[in-house]
Amino acid sequence: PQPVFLADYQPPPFLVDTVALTFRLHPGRTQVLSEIRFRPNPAATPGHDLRLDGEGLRLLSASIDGKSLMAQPDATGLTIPAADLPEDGFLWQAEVEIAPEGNTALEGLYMSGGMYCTQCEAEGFRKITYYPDRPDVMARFRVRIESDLPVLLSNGNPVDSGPGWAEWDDPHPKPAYLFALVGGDLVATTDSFTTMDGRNVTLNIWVRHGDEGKTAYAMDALKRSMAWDEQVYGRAYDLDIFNIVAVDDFNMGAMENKGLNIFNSRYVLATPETATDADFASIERIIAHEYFHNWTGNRITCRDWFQLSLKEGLTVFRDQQFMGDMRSHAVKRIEDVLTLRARQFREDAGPLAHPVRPESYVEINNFYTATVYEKGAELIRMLRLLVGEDRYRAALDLYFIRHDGQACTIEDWISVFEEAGGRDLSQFKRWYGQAGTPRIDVTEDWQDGRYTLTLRQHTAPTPGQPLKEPLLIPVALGLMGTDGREILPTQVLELDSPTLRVTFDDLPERPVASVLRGFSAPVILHHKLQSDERALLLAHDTDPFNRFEAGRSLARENLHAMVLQQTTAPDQNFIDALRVLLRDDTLDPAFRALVLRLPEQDDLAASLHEAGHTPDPDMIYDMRRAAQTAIARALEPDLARIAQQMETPGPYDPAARDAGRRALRVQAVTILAHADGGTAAAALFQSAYNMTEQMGAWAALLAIGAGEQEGAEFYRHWAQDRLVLDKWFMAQILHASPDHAVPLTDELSRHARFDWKNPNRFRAVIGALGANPAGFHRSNGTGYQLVADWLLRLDGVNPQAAARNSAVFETWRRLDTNRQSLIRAELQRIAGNPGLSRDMAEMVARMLG
Ligand code: BAL
Ligand code: ZN
Repeated sequence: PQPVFLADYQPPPFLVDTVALTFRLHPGRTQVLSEIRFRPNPAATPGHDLRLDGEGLRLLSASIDGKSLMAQPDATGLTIPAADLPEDGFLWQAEVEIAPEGNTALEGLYMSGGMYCTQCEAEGFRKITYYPDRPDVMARFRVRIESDLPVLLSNGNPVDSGPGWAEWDDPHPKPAYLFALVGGDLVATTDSFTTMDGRNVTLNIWVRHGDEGKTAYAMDALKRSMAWDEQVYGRAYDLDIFNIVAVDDFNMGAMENKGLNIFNSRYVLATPETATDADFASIERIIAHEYFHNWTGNRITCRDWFQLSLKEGLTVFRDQQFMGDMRSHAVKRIEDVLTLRARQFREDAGPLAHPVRPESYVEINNFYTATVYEKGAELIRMLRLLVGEDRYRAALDLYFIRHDGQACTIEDWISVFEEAGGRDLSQFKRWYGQAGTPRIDVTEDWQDGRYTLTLRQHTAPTPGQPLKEPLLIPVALGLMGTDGREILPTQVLELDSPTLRVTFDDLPERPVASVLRGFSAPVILHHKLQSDERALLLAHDTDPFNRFEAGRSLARENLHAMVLQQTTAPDQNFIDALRVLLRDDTLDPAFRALVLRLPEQDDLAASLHEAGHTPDPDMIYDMRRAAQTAIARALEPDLARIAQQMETPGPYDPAARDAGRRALRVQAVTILAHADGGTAAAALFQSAYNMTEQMGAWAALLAIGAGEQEGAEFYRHWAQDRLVLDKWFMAQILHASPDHAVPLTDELSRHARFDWKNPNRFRAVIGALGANPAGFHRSNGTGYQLVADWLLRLDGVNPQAAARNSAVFETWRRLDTNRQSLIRAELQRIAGNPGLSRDMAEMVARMLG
C-alpha cells in the first residue's frame, strides 16, 4: 500500500450539506440507505470526478438526482465521472448491505454481546456506506434506525421514535468519523445537567442489564467535567441530550462521537469491590477527555489526520488540567511524567519514533500514539508556560471564536498563540515536526561568588530525520541553598540555541540547582549532582516534581550501580533518604507512595541504554529485587507502621485523599513482602474491603512467588465479572518470575475464559507478557515466539488491535545481539506472512527499519 503524505493534501472537491441515513438492522443482512447532498467546493478546482470511500460494502443501488446509475466499486470505493455530475450540486442516494455480525475488526458497524455499535475514527465510516470519509468534510446528519431492539441511539437530539424505529438529528455539522449508532437491549442510568446558558441536558449512561449499579462514578465524573469546562474554558454543552454507552469489545479506550460517546466498558463500570483506585481515576480522566472533545475535536476538528494532535494533544492537556484540579496537581504531574517516559520516550527512542505531526502514514490507526497524545499535550503545556496563563486563555478564546465549525491545522493553532501571546513561535513549531526526545546536559561553574549554569541541547537522529535543529525549550529553574532554603524562586529560561549560559552573581554560597522544575519540557535531563545534593532536593525542593525527581534519580543511580558493578544493595544514604521521607507524615501519602516505588525494569533498561550500556533484562530484574529486599529489611518497622497507619476505615471513597492512603499502604506492603515473606500482604488480602487493596496485596504476593491460594480464591469469587477476570489474568503474568512468565502465558492462553478476540482480554494475557520484561525477554526467545504467534492470529481478525500490540517489540535494537537476532527473526516471520494486514505490515516494516 502507498503511504499518504501531508505534503499532498488537497481540499475536497465536493462538500456535503446534509446526510440522511436509514439503518435496517438485521442479523445477516443489515441495510444502509444514504441520501447525501453534495455541492462543489469553491476552494477546489472544478471538474473533478466524485470519489467515494467504501470498503467491504455490497452495493445494491445508486442514483444521482433520482437517476439510477451502474457504479462499479473497487476495493476502496467508487468513482463517478465528472461528466455524470450536475454542475451545481446533486443528491447521491445509495443502498448497501453490510454484515456487522461478522465484523471482528471492531471498526465500522459491528456487534458486541448482541448489541450493535460503531467505531468510525479514523476511517471506519467507509465500512458503513459510500462517503467522502475525511475529516474536512463536515455535514449535518439525520439518522433513522429500524430494529426490534429496544434502545436505538445515534448522534444529536432525538426526533421521534415508535415501535421498531427511532430518528435522530444532529444539528452540528460533523465529519463522518464522529458518526455513531447503537442498538441493543440496554438499561440507562439517567441524570441531568443545566448548562451555564440555561440548557437542561439529559445525561444517560447505557449499559447491559446487571451493570446498572456500576455507573455512579462515571456519571459523577461527567457532571464535574461539564461544570469544569464551563468554569475553566467557558465552554458549554450544545445538545439536549448526552449519551454514553459501555461496550465490552472496543479497540480504543473510548470515542467522542457527537452526543453519543461510546466507551470500552472498563472505563465506565466501577464499584469499590470491582475497581481499583487507578480504575476510578482512569474513568474520571477518560469521561472528561471524551466530554472535552465536544469542543476540542468535534466543533473544531482536524483538517486531515496528520493534524490528529490538534485535537488529541489539546484534549489530553485539558484532561490533565482537570485531573490536577480534581485531585492533586503535584501527584498528577508526577504520574503523567512517569507515563510519558514509559510510553512516549520509549517510542521516541526506537524505530517507531515519529513527530507529533507525522509527515506520512500507511495506516492512520498506527498513529494513535503516545507521541501524538502525550507529547502533544506536553507541547501545549510548554506553550502555556511560554505565553503565560492569561494569554493562554486568550489564545484559546480566540481559537474557539475563530475556528468554531472548522477543520483546522497546527498552523491555525500556532497562529492564535502568536496573536494572543504577542510573540513569534516559528521556532517553537519545530516541536511538531521533529521526532526524538531532546537531551539537555547541564554543567555548572562556581568561582568567586559567581555561579554559571550552562545548558546544552541535543536531539539524536530518528528514522528519516538524521539532522535535528535546535528547539525552543522552556527550562524552569530554581536555586536552593545548602541549608534547604530557596535562594532563587522559579524562573523560566528559554533554551533556543544549542547552548545557553546563565550567570548569577552575589550568591552567598554555591547553590544546588533545581533544573526543569515541574518537568517544564519533555526532555531527558543530564545534570550530575552528588547524592547529598539529591538528598537535599528530595528533602527541601519547593517544587514537588523535582522533589520526586531527586528521589527517582537517586534510585536510578543506585540501581545502575548495582547492575553495572553487581553489588547487591543500594547505598545507605539512599535508604536513609527513603526513611526520612517515609517518616514525614506532613507529606501527602500519594507522593510518598510514588517516591517509594523503584523505577520500573523498562525505565532502568532505557536509562542504562541511554548511558551507553546494553541492558540485561535478567540482571535488571535481579538487582531491582535485591534493592527491594535491602530496603525492606532496613525499613521493615517503618513499612509495617505505615501499613497500619494508612488503613482507610471506609466506606470506600474514590477521591484523592483516601486513594493516596491506599497507594502508600499497598506500596508499603509490596516492599515489606521482600522481608516478611508476604505475611502483611496476605493479611491485607483477607481484610481488604476494596479491589485496590485486594489486588495490591495479591500482586505483592505474586511478586515474591506466592499468592497461589489467593489467586484461586480470587477466581472463585470473580469469575463472572469480565473486567475483574481481566485483572486475574493480567496480574499473574505481570508478576510471574522470569522463567515462569512464558509457560504461564501459554497456559493461560489455553484457559477456557481466554477470549482472545476481545481486545481487553488479549491485552490482559498476551499484552501482560510484554509488560513483564524479564519474562518476555527470556534469552531462549520463547516469549518472542509466543507473542508473534498470537499477533499473527489476531491480525487475521482484528488488524488494528494486532498492530497496536506489536509495538511490544519496539525496543529490540537496544538489546544484546542474541536477543536482537531472535526478535528480528520473529519480525521477519510476521512480515513474510501472506495476507498480513496493512496495519501490521506497516508496523513491522517500521520496526525492521
Ligand atoms: N479519538 C479517539 C479516542 C480519543 O482519543 O478520545
Ligand atoms: Zn481523544
